[in-house]
Amino acid sequence: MTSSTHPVVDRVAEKLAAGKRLSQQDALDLFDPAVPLNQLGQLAHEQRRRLNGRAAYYNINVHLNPTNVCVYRCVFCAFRADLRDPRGYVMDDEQILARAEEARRIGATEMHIVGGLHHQRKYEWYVHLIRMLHQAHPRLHLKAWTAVEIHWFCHMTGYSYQRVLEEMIEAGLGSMPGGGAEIFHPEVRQKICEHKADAQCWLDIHRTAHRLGLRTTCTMLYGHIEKPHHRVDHLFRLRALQDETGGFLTFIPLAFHPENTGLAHLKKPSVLDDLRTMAISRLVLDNVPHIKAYWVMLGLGTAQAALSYGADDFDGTVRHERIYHDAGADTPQALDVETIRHLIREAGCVPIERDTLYRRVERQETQWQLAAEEPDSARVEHLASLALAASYDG
Ligand code: V47
Repeated sequence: MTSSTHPVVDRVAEKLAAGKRLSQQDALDLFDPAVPLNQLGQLAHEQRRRLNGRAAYYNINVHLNPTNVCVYRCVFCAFRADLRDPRGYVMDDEQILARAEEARRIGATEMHIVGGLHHQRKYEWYVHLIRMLHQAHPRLHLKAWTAVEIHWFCHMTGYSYQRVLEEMIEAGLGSMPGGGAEIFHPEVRQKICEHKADAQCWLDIHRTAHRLGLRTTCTMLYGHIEKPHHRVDHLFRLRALQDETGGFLTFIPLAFHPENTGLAHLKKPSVLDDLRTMAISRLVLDNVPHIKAYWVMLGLGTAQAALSYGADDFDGTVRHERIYHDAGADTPQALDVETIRHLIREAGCVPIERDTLYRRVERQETQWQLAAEEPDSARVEHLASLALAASYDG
């Protein structure tokens, strides 16, 4: 850095060069808009290059939200519905298996499953879904249930976190997504999702999952009523747990989308805020291997730029995403692999297909070209055989 850099950037750069970690005060200072974004971005990019080189990871995945009926009324959520709401739905086994069959057809390696907490569905239904999907498609990685859902299952049954997680693992659970973290700080949490699992529960469930050998991701929902110090508090709680367990694979900053929510009067965070938050996350979470630019919520251009502000993961092809699209995300419903690879290359990075656990997926090139198209029956068989042949080098 030259002497024209901002003093906070100089200070943080010196710390990083000396192998020291950022303090909460450093992170808070970096949220000051007076700290030039390009200088902050350069620090984050250096950190990203050190950890992940020029790689930008993506996967072929599908989403499944088995129900949107939910007992909670989180003010930021446009997805949830009441039982008698015409928007409310519950998928049956046939529909769910059809979704998994579609995943197989397109060569997906992951199904990301989250949904509402339906008070008329028993815990056994949630275990059944995992078992049924795993038995039908044992090679499809099931990344399922946020800590908030696990907490609800424990509430319904009286079981411990460990017991529920062990039963889910036995049924076929492969890992857990990082949703439900929102903002940990009680000043904010009580206002945006008063009744659901608090910070301690969320962290304890991930701690238990890590102890049982599950890898998980973690998130932060930003750009609503929280202040920079709440974001900093959130990031440092995640860093502390990661110091303890090392079980988080990826951090995903989630930009708030206000449309159709109880906070519809708010503006969504600016691109500058998105990039600043991404960069600070990369610098603070020095122990989390990957930072995801979730294109669905950031938009394609911002997600591309984020690859130079600390992010090294683009998420996936994503089909059937509802949580963001119900809240007004204007991004496409899905991206084909060729488009993702092009976007990553255009951002100056090297596209690498990964599975959920970041093992590299090697395919014959034609496989993802075919996966981009709506397959006819002959292609379906061809794709299925290629998917079986897909090998991991990790
Ligand atoms: O917990 C809900 C957020 C999360 C809105 O683990 C909203 O790889 C913005 O966690 N505007 C669920 N955000 C999604 C999630 C996720 C997404 C992608 C990848 C991974 C991963 C996890 O979505 C919720 C909440 O924080 N959310 N409503 C909204 N209106």
